[in-house]
Amino acid sequence: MKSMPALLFALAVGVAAVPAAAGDAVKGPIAVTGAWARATPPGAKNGAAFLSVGNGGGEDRVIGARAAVSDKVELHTHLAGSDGVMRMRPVESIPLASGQKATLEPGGMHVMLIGLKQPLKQGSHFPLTVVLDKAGEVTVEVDVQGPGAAGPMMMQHDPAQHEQHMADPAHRQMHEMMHGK
Ligand SMILES: [Cu+2]
Repeated sequence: MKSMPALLFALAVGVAAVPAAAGDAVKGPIAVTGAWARATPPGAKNGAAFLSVGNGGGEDRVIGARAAVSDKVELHTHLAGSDGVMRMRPVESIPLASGQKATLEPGGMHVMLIGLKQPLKQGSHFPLTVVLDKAGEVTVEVDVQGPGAAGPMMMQHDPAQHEQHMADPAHRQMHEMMHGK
């Protein structure tokens, strides 16, 4: 093994380990901001996390996410089916053009936490790693807000969209169908 790559690797790890404000993290051109999740009731199998990913560099894409709080973590979006009903669908990646910001929010894209090991408690936080194709991994602390929270940018949310997301039985049913849990 050559010494220089090892040194560079050590430096990179050191930079990545610098603590950031809760909910925000920056790595190179990528800024993950406003990470939050809704508290889940006892026994809930799934949860969702929301955040924004800003890209100040060249074209990239979010290719996945990881968290220790659940068995599986998937990228999801909401799409209208042929019956006009919005349903969650897994997506393989979220494209991020140069200078673009992707916003994951209730009623739209989200990080799905499938098979929660314990309820997400309001006021707690947990680490979530966002994986990018080119920029690599960015780990952010996710703030757990109240069960009816609309997120840090509440004023920008369409109340109808919020209502729809709160129709939880459908949300849950979809997952039980998709994942057999
Ligand atoms: Cu979902």
